[in-house]
Amino acid sequence: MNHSEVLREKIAARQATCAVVGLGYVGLPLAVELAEAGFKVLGFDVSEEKVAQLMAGVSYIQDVPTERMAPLVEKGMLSAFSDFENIAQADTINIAVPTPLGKTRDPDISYIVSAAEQIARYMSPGTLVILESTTYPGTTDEVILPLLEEGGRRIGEDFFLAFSPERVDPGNPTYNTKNIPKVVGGITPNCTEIAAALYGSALENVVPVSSSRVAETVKLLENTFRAVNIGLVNEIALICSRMNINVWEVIDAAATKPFGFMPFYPGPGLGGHCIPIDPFYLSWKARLHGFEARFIELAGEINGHMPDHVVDRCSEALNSQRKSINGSKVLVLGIAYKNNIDDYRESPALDIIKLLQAKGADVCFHDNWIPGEIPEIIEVPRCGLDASALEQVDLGVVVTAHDDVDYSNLLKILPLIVDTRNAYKGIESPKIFSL
Ligand code: SAJ
Repeated sequence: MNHSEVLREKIAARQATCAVVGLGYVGLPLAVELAEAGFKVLGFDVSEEKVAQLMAGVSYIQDVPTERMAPLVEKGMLSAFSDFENIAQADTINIAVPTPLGKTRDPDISYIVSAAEQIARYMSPGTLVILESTTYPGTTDEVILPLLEEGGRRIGEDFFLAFSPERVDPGNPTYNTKNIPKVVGGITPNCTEIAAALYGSALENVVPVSSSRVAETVKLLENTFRAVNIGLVNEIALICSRMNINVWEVIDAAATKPFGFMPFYPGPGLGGHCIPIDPFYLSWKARLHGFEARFIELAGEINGHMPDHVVDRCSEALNSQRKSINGSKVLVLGIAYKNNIDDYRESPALDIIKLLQAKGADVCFHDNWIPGEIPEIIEVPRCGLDASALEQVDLGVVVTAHDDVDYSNLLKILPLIVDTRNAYKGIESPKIFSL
């Protein structure tokens, strides 16, 4: 039997050993799904802390309960390593490492390359490698494939390679790794089929496509779609603000249209590690092909401008009481990049705080979802929400509207509020300045 047949049989019989490189919010849930499907799973992460926590049976990912993971570790179905030698035991390897933007906002695929180099060094013949990290079209076939072909390995015979976009939405109560349809595209049809067989053995719905480039582009379309539509609705909000029209009411009424419309909502800017970043992977690659992706760049400009607009609204609100930002005490409500999560990566709240400080404001913040110190704003104090703590506050700005805050009580206590999230939906007050 050739490697392809051997691997298909191992997958069908759940005899394959599956490796997952990168045990974050994408890799750990996938590792648990594969282990629960009956595969022996080896996790790999550069973080010794993550490896130690997993081996102790303690989950550090919100969407993976410890009580679900611990038994898998105890039974030896799931284990973790920080060195790569053991990857030689794997029949399949999923790569789920970060793909940030570099300092010059160019794609930084160094984590992917580093993982691929380690895999090329240790992987055994007949191994299936699947890249899941969001990246520009062409990464799998232009960058990963040559690395794995080193030493004369033949694609589709000595090893198999595919791309499958991660669609994990942390904290989503409805959709999870198991039930979100899984798009997958290989370098060769054989690669696609084997990768689809692996996912089909652990996940509910697999969507094979004709190539790794199609699969890479699917993800970028999904998230560029969001970024551009958020940019559009932010621009509509800026227009409505000048015309004194409540943009939230406009959107809610437009959303009654049962077809041909999908509501997006204006906000203080774009946070998270997907939406503000993924579109620039596509526009960067398009530029290499001589094409300027204007929608992506324009949406980036509009979304990137929203923190400045929020600070302008703070200035207008304070001016209405003959105050200025300079010298005022401003409370920033919500640091996380969206409601009811504990992640503040790329959060516009950080930009808003810096802009307020640059204009002379004395800033404090409140966010129970993010305990402890926040290095990026280490000098900014936390503020309680009781009357005594708020006594000196001149203005509160709702940047992320977590559910655990009593906004009506805040309205009684604070002299002014800038509401960037429609937290005061349907409530009229001269104290409230909307986005
Ligand atoms: N945002 C708006 N207006 C909106 C929607 C979002 O301003 O109408 C802002 C959010 O406040 C946040 C940023 O955009 O700062 C991103 O929000 P998001 O809802 O897109 O959430 P993310 O970043 O967690 O995006 C993830 C993505 N998942 C993956 O990439 C696997 C995205 O594809 C999902 O569609 C999204 O979750 C989701 O639907 O929740």
